[in-house]
This record gives sequence, C-alpha cells and structure tokens, in this order.
Amino acid sequence: MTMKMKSRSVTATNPMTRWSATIGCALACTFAAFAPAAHAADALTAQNAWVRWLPNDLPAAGYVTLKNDSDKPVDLVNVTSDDYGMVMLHQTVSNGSTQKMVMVHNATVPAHGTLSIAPGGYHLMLEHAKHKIAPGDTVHVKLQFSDGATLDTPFAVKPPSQQ
Ligand SMILES: [Cu+2]
Repeated sequence: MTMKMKSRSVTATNPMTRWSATIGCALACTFAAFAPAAHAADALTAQNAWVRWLPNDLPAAGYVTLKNDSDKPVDLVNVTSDDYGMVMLHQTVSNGSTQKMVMVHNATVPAHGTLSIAPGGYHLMLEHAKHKIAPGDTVHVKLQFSDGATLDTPFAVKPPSQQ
C-alpha cells in the first residue's frame, strides 16, 4: 500500500508528464486560434514549385507560381524550410548591362491574380541544407502570407540544367 502511494506520487510530479501536458494544450489552443483562417488559405495556391539544385553545397534557387483567388491582394511575408537552414526571397535586378540579386521582405500576390517567382525575377534562395539533397528529391518550404495563411509546399528538386 505504501509502495503504491509512493509510485503514484512520483508519476504525478514527473516533470516530463507535466511538460507533455503543457505542449498538448499549447498545440490544441494554437489549432483552435488559427482554424478561422482556413478560408483565407483556400484562396491561395502554389503551383509548379521546383528547386534548381547546385552541387558543392551552393545555394539553390526555388521557384513557384502563387495564385490568389480572393478579392484582396496578399503579401508573401516569410519563407522557411525544414530542409534548409536559411531561406530568403531575392529579386534579380538589372543595372544596365549587369544583374544583381537583392533581398526583398515581401512580394504581393494580386487579387484574382498570380505572382510568378520565376527565373529572371524573384527566387527563393535556399542555403545551408540540413541534410544531403539531390535532384529527384522533394523538399518542403513553408510560405507565410500577410493574412495569416500558410502554404506548406513540396518543391521538386531538379538538376542545374533545368530552365
Ligand atoms: Cu539569390
């Protein structure tokens, strides 16, 4: 009897048990808070998402077409990936005869329109791969928008020759 009580008492004060319970609650609360944004997310879609892979751990470039079926423009405001340590939105700009890349903080997907993140314009700069990535793989990039919508998008990894 004494042993049983003691064992129960240990379980109740186990910090891991309490920690798990807290995390479970946090996840449930987060889910509930974001559930109303589901309609906004439905209006945005990602199409033709792919990555031009480069050898020797060089940064890869990600391309995707974003379509907005809603009545309001939406900005792409943040990009992250579980497969790369750093992801940035870059824009290629030409200065007469030369071209350079600049980092931009957001890009607008017009109402009832598309934003093309495509060679020659915008690209996602994917750096510091967290594991070995090669053509034929699929990587995942999370696109976050100004209205709270998030698109967790699979990108097909293609060889350097891909246009
Ligand atoms: Cu770049």
